[in-house]
Amino acid sequence: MTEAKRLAAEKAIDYVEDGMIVGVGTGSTVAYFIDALARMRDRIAGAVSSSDQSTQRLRAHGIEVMELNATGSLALYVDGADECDPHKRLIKGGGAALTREKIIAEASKRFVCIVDPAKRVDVLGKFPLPVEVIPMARSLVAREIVAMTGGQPVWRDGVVTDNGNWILDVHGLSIVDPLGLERDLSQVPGVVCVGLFARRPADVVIVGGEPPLVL
Ligand code: ABF
Repeated sequence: MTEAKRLAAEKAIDYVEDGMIVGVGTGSTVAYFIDALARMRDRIAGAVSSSDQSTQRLRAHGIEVMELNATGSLALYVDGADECDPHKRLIKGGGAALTREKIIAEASKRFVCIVDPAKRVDVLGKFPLPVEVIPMARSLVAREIVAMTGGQPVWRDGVVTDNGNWILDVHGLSIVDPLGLERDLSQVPGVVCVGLFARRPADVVIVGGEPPLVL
């Protein structure tokens, strides 16, 4: 699947315009995008990064990384996903960067999501749904998730997010109402971010292949 990821990432370069500050996601597909962006680094103004991991890769290529508070709204955000449904709604957070990813997606006019074919699903939920939580609320949130969804929340033990929080991965879900679940889980005290992008889905989905499929 790495070839498909690279093809999707390189197709996303078509959406980068001269002088842009580009919002950049996290993950192995985005790593290919960063490498492709580096080949045109003199034509862009810089990037806003969703993770320390992506920041390191951008800086290694000599691309200036800027703060969202300084840049304001962005024209373009490019990021991967763990699952994508036919309505361009996503599950994200396998890379533990979901909170900053969702923040930058919210600030961006156009969100281009780059995936390999294996990420396409009819119904979201086979990939365990990541939920970022305040550490002291881990058990409370887990209990409320069970009560609300019937899913099985599993602590991603050993992982601390860039924001100093923990992750619960919720197994056993078949998410027929992603917008409702995103809304309901987001209101639970202690939840920082839910890895569902339904309130703000992708605008464009590029599925890697020869040629790439643009949805
Ligand atoms: C990131 O992209 C995460 O939300 C998601 O987990 C990841 C997908 O990983 P990969 O591109 O490595 O398959 O945005």
